[in-house]
Amino acid sequence: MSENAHNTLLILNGPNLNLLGTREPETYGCVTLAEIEANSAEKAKAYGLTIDFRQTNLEGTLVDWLQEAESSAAGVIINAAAYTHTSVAIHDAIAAISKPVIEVHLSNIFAREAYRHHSYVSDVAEGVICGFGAHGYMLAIDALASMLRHQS
Ligand code: CA2
Repeated sequence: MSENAHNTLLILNGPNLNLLGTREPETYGCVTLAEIEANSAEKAKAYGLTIDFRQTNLEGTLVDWLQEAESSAAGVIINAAAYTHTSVAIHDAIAAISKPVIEVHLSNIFAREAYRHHSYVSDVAEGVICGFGAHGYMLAIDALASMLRHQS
């Protein structure tokens, strides 16, 4: 495990989340991903944690990053975006790591189209937070920080 892994939270964001704050504000709010990153860093700092915040449009890159978490992070927060509803590869990557993973969605996926009601992430995550907009990332950091505190 790398030197700072014990206090690093890996925060992963999937396809199109780089567009946050520029389109579809009625569904995803006005906050940009850069603002979520800044707020996450501040929140984590209050717990003595640092964040490694990333976004990709590629499924395989999310799989690579999840595998990396085993040696580089204490826990993972993931908004896999549309891959949530399609990706067995992301499901398997989460199942293969020993670090706690929290699933986050900005929108309430259960109040939306039926094809968003199933998640390949949920059954391998420690918990799921959805429907609270960007604040969901803060709630996930609270939850992970609490889990890590009780773990040590
Ligand atoms: O609510 C969430 O966080 C989602 O993970 C967002 C995904 C969607 O496919 C999931 O069902 C729920 C979509 C992310 C796309 O983000 C955009 C942001 C602004 C404009 C267009 C897309």
